[in-house]
Amino acid sequence: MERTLVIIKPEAVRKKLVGKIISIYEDNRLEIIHAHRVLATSDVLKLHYQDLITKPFFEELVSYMSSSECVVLILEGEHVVETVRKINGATDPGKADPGTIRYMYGETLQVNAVHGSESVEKADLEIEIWRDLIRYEKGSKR
Ligand code: DAT
Ligand code: MG
Repeated sequence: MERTLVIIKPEAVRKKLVGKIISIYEDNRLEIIHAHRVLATSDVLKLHYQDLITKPFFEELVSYMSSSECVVLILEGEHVVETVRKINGATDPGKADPGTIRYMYGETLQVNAVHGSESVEKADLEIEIWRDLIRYEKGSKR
C-alpha cells in the first residue's frame, strides 16, 4: 500500500492545530499509521530538503523547521501521495485553494503548516530519512 510522509510544521504545533489537521486527513479516509512528535535535527532536515540546498532560503528553512517540535505522520492509502498534496494545497498559502490546509492554517511561504512528499519515490526516501528520529520500525508491516 502507498505511503507518504507528512510533517505538521512547528508553528502549527505551537498553535495546537495538530488535532484539526489530522482530522482533515482522516475525513478524507486516509489512515494515520504512525505519528511522532519530535524536534527535527538539522542533519535530518538537510537530507529531507537536499534538493533545495542551493536555494537562498535553505538555511532559514532548516532553522525554522528545527525552531520547535513538529509532528511527523506516515499516512497510508491508495494514491495517498497525490491526495495529501491536494489536501495540503499550494506551497504559498496565499495561492492555495480554499478548503486546503495551507489556505486555512498557512501563514507565509515558509510557515505553511504542513509538508507532504512530492512523489511515491520521494515518500519512500523521506520515510527512510526520518525513520530513526520518529522511531518508525524497519520491517514494520504498517
Ligand atoms: P512544497 O513544500 O510545496 O513541496 P517546495 O518543495 O518547493 O514546496 O519547498 C519546500 C519548502 O521550502 C516549502 O514548503 C516552504 C519553503 N520554501 C519554498 N519556496 C520558498 C521561498 N521562495 N522562500 C521561502 N521558503 C520557501
Ligand atoms: Mg517539496
